[in-house]
Amino acid sequence: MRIDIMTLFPEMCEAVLSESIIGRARQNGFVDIRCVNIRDFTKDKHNRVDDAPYGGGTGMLMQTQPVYDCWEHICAELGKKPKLIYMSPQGQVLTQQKVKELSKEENLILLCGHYEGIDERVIEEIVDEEISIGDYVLTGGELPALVLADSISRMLPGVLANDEAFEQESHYSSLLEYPQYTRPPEWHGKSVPEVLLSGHHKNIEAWRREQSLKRTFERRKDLLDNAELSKSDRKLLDSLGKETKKY
Ligand code: 4FV
Repeated sequence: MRIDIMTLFPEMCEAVLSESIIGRARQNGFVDIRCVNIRDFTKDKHNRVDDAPYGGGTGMLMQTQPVYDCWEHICAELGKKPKLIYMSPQGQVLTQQKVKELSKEENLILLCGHYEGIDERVIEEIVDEEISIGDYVLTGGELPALVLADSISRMLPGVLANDEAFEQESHYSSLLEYPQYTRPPEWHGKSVPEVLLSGHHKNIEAWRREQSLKRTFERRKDLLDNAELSKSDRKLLDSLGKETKKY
């Protein structure tokens, strides 16, 4: 998969995408992420890319030409027009389901706004989808684009240590993760749950499922609505007082 991030701050994005799991995945060719500087495409003699909003109002707006020409450049290089996603608070809030869906694309372009945003006319012309990472306002679309690039990249074969992590993850899809422990076995008088030291995989599996269901019930009941629940899952949730009949 290739992801092109259109941004005014490519260094900022590179700094994050060159570290750890994603950094290694790029080096090993499991994912190809490019950060393209929109300012490189401005025809403004003062190298400007933004201007004051018509109708007044605070802040500046990114202009059509640099954004459009940057997009055209990437499409010309690829010989096609990949799906372009504009990161904005007006978009649908990102979910793991959407991440899974987008991870099947061969190419994606992520457009980062900055300042007050981007002139609506170029959004109408080149944007296929708007995605938000949450109902709060940031100074730029870079962090949202990095969130999306990270969440998609870790779904790609070879990026995570063992792809098995996925199956596991999908089995737990839409449930909150179970608590985890590592050495030392005792810390501040706190021990590790016995079952995890038992080596009895079936019991460990059952305990982890129970913990995920309990946690999801306590913290995010809304997630249970689209969770795949087995009969024993329902029995446990019923015992927790969550009538599951309607599921
Ligand atoms: C945002 C979000 C976000 C709005 C104006 C960038 C900022 C500024 N993007 N999820 N929340 N964007 O706050 O995606 O240009």
